Amino acid sequence: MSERTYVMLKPDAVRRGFAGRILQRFEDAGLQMAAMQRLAVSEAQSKALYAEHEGKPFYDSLLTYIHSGPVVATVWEGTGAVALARKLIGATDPAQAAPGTIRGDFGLVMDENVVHGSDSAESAEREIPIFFPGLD
Ligand code: IDP
Ligand code: MG
Repeated sequence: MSERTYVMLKPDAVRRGFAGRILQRFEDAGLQMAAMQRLAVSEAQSKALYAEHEGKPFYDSLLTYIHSGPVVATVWEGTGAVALARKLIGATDPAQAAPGTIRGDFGLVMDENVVHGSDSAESAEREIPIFFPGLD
């Protein structure tokens, strides 16, 4: 069944000039781009996106990282989009992520892991309106 997922190119991806190559991977995999915007993430947006991590040791540095520069917020659509995007993205820690995955190829350390992808269809439905409130 066709579904949508929220993918965000984090500040390091934009800063280091990988945005185009990363977007290409989602297109190459057959996903359709449903929305895209370059933006500075607001405090309200980062707190909403990462609500489940509040109180964890890395929470404050995660928010500082996400606010360290512009991101590229995207929505991708297709059959099994959530799982496919997570597969393309790879393991959370770039040091553990397989070669060929986005984090494996472009990432170095957990603190700056290049990209976010929704972890379930339910998460995607929650995350997409945080960044694209008007999206049909
Ligand atoms: P995910 O992005 O692969 O879904 P989550 O466990 O949901 O991973 O964590 C959200 C984000 O928080 C990660 O992408 C990463 O940026 C950051 N993060 C998670 N665990 C750590 C950690 O142990 N140290 C530093 N940052 C972390
Ligand atoms: Mg997650």
